[in-house]
Amino acid sequence: MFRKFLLITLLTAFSTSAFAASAEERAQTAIDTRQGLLKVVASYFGPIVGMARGQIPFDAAVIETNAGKIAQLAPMLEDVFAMDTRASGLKSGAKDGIWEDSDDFKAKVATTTQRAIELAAATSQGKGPTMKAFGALGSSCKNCHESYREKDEG
Ligand code: ASC
Repeated sequence: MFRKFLLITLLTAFSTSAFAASAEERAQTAIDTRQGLLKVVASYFGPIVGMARGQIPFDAAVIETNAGKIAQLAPMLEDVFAMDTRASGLKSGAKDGIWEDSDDFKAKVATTTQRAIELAAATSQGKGPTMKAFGALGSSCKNCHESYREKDEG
């Protein structure tokens, strides 16, 4: 009796999980996950943009923390873009080169990670060097978007 209950419970659980998802559902989940990760990265990047524009006061401690978070998140981009979702026909801004030139894509991700580490380190040297390092991080983001994002919005 209990075994049967357990079996039904497990079957119900798996039928609603990614485990039992169709190819299209898995592709959509991968796209949502990619876009979600980039939003999390942007949430740490945004306050530093505000400081660079003078909209909020320069705060080296916040930049050090946020750059450290970006350095942790950026390597995950390689993981979440690993699944080639092109065959699904689902729309996203991801360009073919992500999978066709994957070594270059991974190199660009690695550069971004390195630049985030350098930004965190630069915060101990004052505003000038910090903002210079921030510019370098921003250009690595932009460089990857220009190659691999369909419509570059900045
Ligand atoms: C962001 C975001 C981008 C990059 C880019 C860096 O937060 O949404 O596209 O940073 O502006 O140059």
